[in-house]
Amino acid sequence: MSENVTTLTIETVPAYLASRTDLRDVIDAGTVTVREVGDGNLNLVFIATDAEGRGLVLKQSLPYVRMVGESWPLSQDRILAEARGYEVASRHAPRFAPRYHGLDEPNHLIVLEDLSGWRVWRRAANEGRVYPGAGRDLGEYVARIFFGTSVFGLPAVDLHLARAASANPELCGITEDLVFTEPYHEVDRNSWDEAITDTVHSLRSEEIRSAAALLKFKFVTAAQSYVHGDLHLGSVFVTDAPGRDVTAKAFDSEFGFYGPVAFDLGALIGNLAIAAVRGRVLGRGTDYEEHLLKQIEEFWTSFTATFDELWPQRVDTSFTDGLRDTLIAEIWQDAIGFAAAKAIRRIVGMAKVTDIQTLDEPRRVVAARAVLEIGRDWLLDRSRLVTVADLTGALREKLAGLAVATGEDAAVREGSAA
Ligand code: SR1
Ligand code: MG
Repeated sequence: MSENVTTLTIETVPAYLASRTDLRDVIDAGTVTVREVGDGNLNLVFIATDAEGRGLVLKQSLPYVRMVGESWPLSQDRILAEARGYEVASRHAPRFAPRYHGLDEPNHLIVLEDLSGWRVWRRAANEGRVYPGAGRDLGEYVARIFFGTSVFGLPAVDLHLARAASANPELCGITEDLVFTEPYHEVDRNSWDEAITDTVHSLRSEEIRSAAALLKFKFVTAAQSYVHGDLHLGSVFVTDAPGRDVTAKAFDSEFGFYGPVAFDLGALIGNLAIAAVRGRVLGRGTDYEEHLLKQIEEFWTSFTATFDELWPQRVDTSFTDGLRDTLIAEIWQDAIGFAAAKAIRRIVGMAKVTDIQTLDEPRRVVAARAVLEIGRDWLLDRSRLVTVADLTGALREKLAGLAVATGEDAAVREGSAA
């Protein structure tokens, strides 16, 4: 960081907050205690709590990728992309994101509502917890932002300007490499359990590389609306508190840009599929799996229902109802493809997920292979999955066919298959 930038530490956060007179009414800087909670791949994250229990989150971008270190430099301007994400959410879907307290651009820092009482969905799902309503909320979140930031909610001239102002090439480049390219090629950053090498290599066929390449083309070129860009279970807070207004809120929008809405839809679907596979190999039972499948279904149906509700307000009525139907069908097909790519990358590529990584080796092998097979099927045969029930039906069937591996059973099966 340059000399003028305050790199926050637990010790310096109170003084920083004291200097932010604009936050005087939301927190008492004189009494705060501070924790560093950043466990993501990229940034520093602090939670400051005052004597009255009022909290704020401070998130600061580092000049490199945190999970790798200084050998992978990364522009701190990514905080601008994240700030844009919260601005967009505040405008179009405020119930489904933490309250945003603004950007400190010179210090590459944003301040947000503290949702400490909430859980990161991935961590909670890893424990087998269920959050009815989470899929429904996120479907509404994606639809409202899609409509509001697309040519349906904005005059075309404003859309062109918003796109130009929201370019996020460095972070998009990470996605292009890690999601669409590297899992399908021999690359040093890839890794997997040796027992699934045959399945990993099966993803290098011309057919699959072409399917992934088409998705990459769409990701790079289809600037339809503002998209979150990294809407996996680790980017969602959930709560089951009684009397809550909503169950899920999306955060961590630094990968945000103007892209295909199906990318956000696919990200969540692919990650829910991974969570369901984890549930199966841990023997959590069909009720738990059905909960996750229901989140996929409600995510999609809430997305389309919200979009339909907003449709009469479109600013350009030359977009006909027929166009709406064609578009939704195309978005669905693309969402399945993106779901596949997002699931596969978490098994083969850099930046894996704890759903799979925290399993013991026998279960990990069974689960990782299953996720790759699900991804492969979705990539190649998605035209057969016309409705969301087709997709959850296929997933249910795949889960049912998966043995619930006990350590020893799985070891034997892997041995005999080799
Ligand atoms: C180097 S960043 C690795 C991954 O972390 C984020 O969550 C994104 O998914 C990115 O691909
Ligand atoms: Mg993140």
